[in-house]
Amino acid sequence: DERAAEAPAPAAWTAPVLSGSGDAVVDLREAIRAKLTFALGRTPETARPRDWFAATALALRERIVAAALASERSVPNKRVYYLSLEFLIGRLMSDALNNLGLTETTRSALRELGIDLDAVQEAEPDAALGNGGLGRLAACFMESMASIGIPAMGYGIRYDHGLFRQSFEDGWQREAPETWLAEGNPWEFARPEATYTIGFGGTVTLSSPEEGVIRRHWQPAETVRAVAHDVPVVGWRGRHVNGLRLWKAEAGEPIDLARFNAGDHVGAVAARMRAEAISRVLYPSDSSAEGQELRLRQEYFFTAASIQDLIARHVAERGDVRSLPDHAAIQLNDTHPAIAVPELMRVLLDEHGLSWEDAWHVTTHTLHYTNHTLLPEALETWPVELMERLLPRHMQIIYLINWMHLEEQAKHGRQGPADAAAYLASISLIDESHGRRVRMGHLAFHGARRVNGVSALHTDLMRSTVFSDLHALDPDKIVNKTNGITFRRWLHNANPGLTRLAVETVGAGVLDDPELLRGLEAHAEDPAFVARYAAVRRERKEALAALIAERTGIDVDPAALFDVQVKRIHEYKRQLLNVVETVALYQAIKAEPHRDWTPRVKIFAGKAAPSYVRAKLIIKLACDVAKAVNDDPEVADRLKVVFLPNYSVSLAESIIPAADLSEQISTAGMEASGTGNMKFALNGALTVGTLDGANIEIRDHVGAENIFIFGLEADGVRARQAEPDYAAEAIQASPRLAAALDMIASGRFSPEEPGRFRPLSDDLRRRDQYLLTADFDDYWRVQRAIDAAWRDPRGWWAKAIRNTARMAWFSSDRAMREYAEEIWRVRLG
Ligand code: B1H
Repeated sequence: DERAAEAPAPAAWTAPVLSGSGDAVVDLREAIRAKLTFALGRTPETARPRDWFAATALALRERIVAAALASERSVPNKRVYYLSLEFLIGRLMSDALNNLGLTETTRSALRELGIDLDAVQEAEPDAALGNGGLGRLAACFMESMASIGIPAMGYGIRYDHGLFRQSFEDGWQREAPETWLAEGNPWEFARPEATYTIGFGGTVTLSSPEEGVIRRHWQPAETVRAVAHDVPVVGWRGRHVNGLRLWKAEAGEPIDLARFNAGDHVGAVAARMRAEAISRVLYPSDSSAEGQELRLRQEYFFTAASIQDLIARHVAERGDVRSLPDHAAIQLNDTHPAIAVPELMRVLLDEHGLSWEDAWHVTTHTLHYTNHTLLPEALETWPVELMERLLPRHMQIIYLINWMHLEEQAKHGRQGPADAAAYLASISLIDESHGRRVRMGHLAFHGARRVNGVSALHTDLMRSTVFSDLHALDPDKIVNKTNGITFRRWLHNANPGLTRLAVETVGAGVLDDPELLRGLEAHAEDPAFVARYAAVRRERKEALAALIAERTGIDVDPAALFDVQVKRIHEYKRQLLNVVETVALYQAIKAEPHRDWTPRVKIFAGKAAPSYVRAKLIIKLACDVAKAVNDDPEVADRLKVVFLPNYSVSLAESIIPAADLSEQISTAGMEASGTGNMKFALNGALTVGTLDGANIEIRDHVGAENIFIFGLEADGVRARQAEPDYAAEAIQASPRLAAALDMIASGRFSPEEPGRFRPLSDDLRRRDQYLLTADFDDYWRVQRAIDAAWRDPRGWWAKAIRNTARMAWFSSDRAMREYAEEIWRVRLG
């Protein structure tokens, strides 16, 4: 290969930006030493890995600031503001090092201090400011925007406690508070000068008319201060740096002196506690709406602070708030910031004096909304009564927006022919059928210029189901933007061995242009290349086996097929299908112990929302099955089951490059996109999956012969759900499934509490909302086809290599370019 000859044989495959020379190593070494001594007050002798991490981060931060100030020198024509209640950014050091091209310089600098860079990186706590896919997507998008030069700022909350830490106590999930900020965050800059006052409650009064105009005045009963904390996001090769601005809640007054002096010492600090509670903790539910008052306070707090901040910047730069849509594009990450619609209207009307028409024009040309789920339990609605109490002015504005919206449909005679009242009820921003609630999805939809889904199937379902009537009013509004992942983290940083192999095979240009991965296809059956590709996987599997032994005490054989399902635990994601298949396989091995079964290790990880009882029971079942299977000498090494605790971004970085098989088995129509599916396929795991979310597009890209598809499709799911007793019939038709369910129900895995798993087996027999029973036999069939495929290593590796070679389109750089062109209309820097 010609390009292979040109490619460097790099120890560090990132391009040197600010590094390379011995001087750079000395400079950085001395900078780290100075930070350790003067910023942290530690000596090299007493410093713990955590201190070396902080010292290194502080030294790197200075270099990032230098790049940031360079990016900030000119005012961009248009900025993107990404509002998200979650940013699951994980560890930041490897992103920063690799994007700045400083990995090897830093490794050398630390080595000269007697310190190992890997140990320093391990000491960084994950910033777990998100639950799952939605939050991780926001993190990938931030990295890609900085890398491709979209001027952008992310806005979110600086939670003191991110997603809880998970441990297992006898197989039951236990939650402990997460404390990533306990020793400070060396990446962030506190910006007390960027502080805004946020109001809650109170009353709305009318001013006396001025020049014939009556103004509304909101007098909040309570105020909270939002204090900015900025985390720099450095892009590839350090060319651009964007900011992630996270708001911390502080009391308007630290202490109520009047009450204090009157002797009410506790009451005097109560307001402060109430204010600070807003940024205390991330709500731990994924794909379901919490509906609690504190959650609405979080949503309004960060949205209002962000809007004040971006308007202040706009007015400072451009003078007139009316030109906001020309210079700012606001993206609402799901409905969590949907209160931005009435908030932006309120600021424009009440504070800037715009007419309703002008304010509505600015609002609907600045806001854009991404929907991430159609599951009914995840669609946010807020009781009108709560809104009125907490945000009285916003509720007025929502009523007015809704009134005009419904009037317009009436005026244009666009009511559905059959039942006009039912039609208006379906497009109304207020749901009157469940005790008057504001539909945040409808509000965001109506206030946005563009609304997008996150995969082709999901976007089609948006058009045909939840938003069908609103879609008909404006058929160009909904667009698809299939999700993506940043290859810098999920290939280059997580899998340096595979990256090095790609660079040596197709050239270093692949680091800038993932389309060059295509060049690997030519080597899919080349024995020398296959051997190297397989060796990279083997090395990652050995590392994961060591980690599994360390964290669970279970020994697994790195030669076995590593079959991985890692993600939040949710019934629609169907971890239970995987566990039931595990039980059936266990029974099959026991029935024919002398057959040469394909050795498998089933690896699970993922957190359940603390209040999600059913999901926690599924974890317990997986752990109990694991115990029975792993302890059974008859099974030996042919089947092992592992549940790794405390799934996180950094654990994902260890697991994904070591996977042979990626489980993406949600009920068709329910997983909006999935993004883990992309990370696995890029790293060369083969997917076993349903035609759901982005799995469909992954199949289209990697080729149907390189992915294992099974199960009902979305329309088949709907048809089946309409049949009465579908579950009972499916179980009756499948002796294998019936036997596995009987074994679970019998108490075989829970002898100390035989009825423990009856709720699971009973539900499958009676209701089975997620069609596990309907898909079971086909899942079993495809798993045995996978066993057979694994026994043909040449065929398997060719498929794996073709997966890696054909995944370039799933880069979040591609996704961000599409948003930039088709939604934000912003130029790349
Ligand atoms: C996704 C959520 C979500 N969809 C509510 N919806 C939440 C909903 O705290 N809440 O109330 C939190 C999260 N998360 C995920 O988004 C989808 O399930 C995935 O399929 C998708 O890949 C991901 C990113 O688009």
